[in-house]
Amino acid sequence: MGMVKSKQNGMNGQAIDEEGPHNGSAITPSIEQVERTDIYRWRLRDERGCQTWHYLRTDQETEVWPQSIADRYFLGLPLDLPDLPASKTPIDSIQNALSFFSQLQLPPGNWACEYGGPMFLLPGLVCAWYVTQTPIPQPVAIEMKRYLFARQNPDDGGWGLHIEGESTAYGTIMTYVVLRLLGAGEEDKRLIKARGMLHQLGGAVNGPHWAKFWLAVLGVMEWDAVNPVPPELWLVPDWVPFAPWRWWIHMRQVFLPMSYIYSTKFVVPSTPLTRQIREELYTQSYSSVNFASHRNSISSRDNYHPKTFILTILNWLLVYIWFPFLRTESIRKWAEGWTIDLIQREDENTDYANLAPVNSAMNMVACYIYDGPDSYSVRRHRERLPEFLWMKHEGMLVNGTNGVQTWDTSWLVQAVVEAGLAQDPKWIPMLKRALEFLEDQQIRENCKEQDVCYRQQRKGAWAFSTKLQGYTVSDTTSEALKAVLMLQSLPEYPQLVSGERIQDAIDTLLTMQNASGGFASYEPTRGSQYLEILNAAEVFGRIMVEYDYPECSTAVVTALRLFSKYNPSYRKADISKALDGALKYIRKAQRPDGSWYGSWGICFTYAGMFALESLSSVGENYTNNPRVSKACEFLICKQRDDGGWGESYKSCETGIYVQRDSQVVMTSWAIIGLMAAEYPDRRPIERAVRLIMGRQQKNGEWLQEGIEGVFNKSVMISYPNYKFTFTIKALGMFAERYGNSSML
Ligand code: LAN
Repeated sequence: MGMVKSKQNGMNGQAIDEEGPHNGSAITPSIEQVERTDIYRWRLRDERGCQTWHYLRTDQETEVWPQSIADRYFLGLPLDLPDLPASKTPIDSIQNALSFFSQLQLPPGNWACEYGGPMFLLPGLVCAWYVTQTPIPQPVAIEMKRYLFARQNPDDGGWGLHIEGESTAYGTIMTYVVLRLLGAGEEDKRLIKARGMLHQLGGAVNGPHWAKFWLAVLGVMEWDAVNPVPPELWLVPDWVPFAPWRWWIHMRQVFLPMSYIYSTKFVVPSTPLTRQIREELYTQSYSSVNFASHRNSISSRDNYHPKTFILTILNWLLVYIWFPFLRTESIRKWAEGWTIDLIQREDENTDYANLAPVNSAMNMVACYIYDGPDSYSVRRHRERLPEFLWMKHEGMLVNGTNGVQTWDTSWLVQAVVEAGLAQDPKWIPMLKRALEFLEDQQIRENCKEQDVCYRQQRKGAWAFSTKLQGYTVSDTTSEALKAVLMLQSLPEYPQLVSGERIQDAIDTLLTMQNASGGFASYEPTRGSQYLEILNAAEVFGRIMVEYDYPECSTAVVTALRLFSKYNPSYRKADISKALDGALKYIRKAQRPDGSWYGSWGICFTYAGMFALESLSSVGENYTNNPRVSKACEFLICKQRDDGGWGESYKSCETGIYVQRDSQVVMTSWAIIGLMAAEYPDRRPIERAVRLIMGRQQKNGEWLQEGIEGVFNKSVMISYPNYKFTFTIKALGMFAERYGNSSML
């Protein structure tokens, strides 16, 4: 099955790049004899936010399409930018940062970056390509292997759930298998080591549910070992408390194609390669494994959320009673039919871009099974999947979404406005382009038959990445709206987004509030948190339903307040009620020690910043409010000796603040919160500002430090642009509050 195209392009695989430090992250194990492409031939194309990486084959092509500064930066190549005048004041530092960061703005006006971290995304894509006989271009295969080897744990040979995590069965099994599919040999020393680790973890039978699912599809595990994913759940009436439409959107959109594929028990035809892999994944020969006895086996390293007793019983009933005795052929057909209908709606609503890479890869396989290998749907998925790929100095990875376009662009705009530089002629063209991008990306229509496919109202909203993906997120809509309002209120900027379109955004935001007053991510919460009982994925926490988040709630609070400033009459009573509710929730979510737990950034510094901004927006500050002073004291007591803040991802897993070395991003979050709260002693804030400024490079950039983001409590994800957006915002707020005096 000619998976990896044979060498036909004259690519020499020689190492000629000098790996720059900009994108380097905390752990970069040294690697020997790595096959690589010519890094100078890679280019990023961005068409209205649709980002794809291209490998140019000929010298002529490279001349016609030269590498941009942004390309070179993303690839970790030297930029040869001149040293800027040394900054003394916070505004000097921001000017330098903008001189640098403005050069990374892409033609449509947005910013981009690597959005990696989770290690289970890339395997999904490769499995889908393998199953659907999609040829993987050789440069992609080479660079994916390079990335995966670069991320191999040098001590034990395994891979984790995310790039900074310890090796797990999930990470190790899936990475091992895809390395083999990508052409890495069984006798490769690195794979021998990985196999050792895999066997130490008990072999593939100890993988979590999502690993077993893919292994079964690939035919290197039997379906008997996979816990049930019954599509008939989609048939239960909507009023049933556990009906899937009530689940968190990522869970139900993954469950959807998974349940279809599970029901068909599809297995890709075996090949010599898959037959060989079968013999590599287990601690005994494949034929001697009793797969049915391993449905519930799982390595302790992966068992972050152990299956509940109730779920185990339900699985037993499904396996031993429902499927063999009760499920009729007509029920199966009905369930599969409705499931495929919903899959097609998701594909159509997003033109096959899909919610995120996990469901996208699975939808492609479902289309392959249902529509056949040469169908339009499979071809369109084949065209779209590469939008998740990202190329960096370590090789090629898969991003968490099809980009960070709207999110990061909105933050940059706000940071510059807060620094008082939006009217500086130097930055007007950059911000105008950002505004044009945001205008272009606003979602203008609801989904077709949104109720049938359980979609949230979205007219007027913004999606985290692009309008094409098209899922409103409460905070992305809010941050983008704020960015638009801030710029459009200045005479230098055109009114690109009309008043009516802004009201559409407000209308949609107001549909997203929970009864608690808080805001969740994509939708209001639709089901009870008892649904966590049905969390079958083992490796993640808090995934089954939406929850209220201080981050999302704050974004909405600040957006609604800003909107009311410009338009005090529109839906005045609704807005004021929404604000009261959101603030009530934020106050209630504070922990007894004064902190807030962050769900999307690491962790207490992130949520603390948001919560304090919310409270400050209604005038609650350190001196007039004990809640705020307690929150400040919490942050202050976590400040490190060097003046910075540094929080380990362990905070997210354990719910307890865990220190690590100071990070510019977390330092910025902490002082933004303190400044919003009007913390009375400026000395700790000054020390933090010095740390941030002191770490700025001569060309204006900050170097990548530890990982910044998180989801589902256990998975970390990189937000590399935060080292620009939040530093600029923090320094800008400082200059605005305390004056732009010399700090260094
Ligand atoms: C994201 C990225 C952005 C993030 C914020 C806007 C920062 C947040 O405030 C709300 C939630 C949201 C939109 C979010 C949700 C979950 C995502 C999409 C991700 C963390 C990026 C990747 C992740 C997704 C679930 C990855 C696929 C994994 C599965 C377990 C399905």
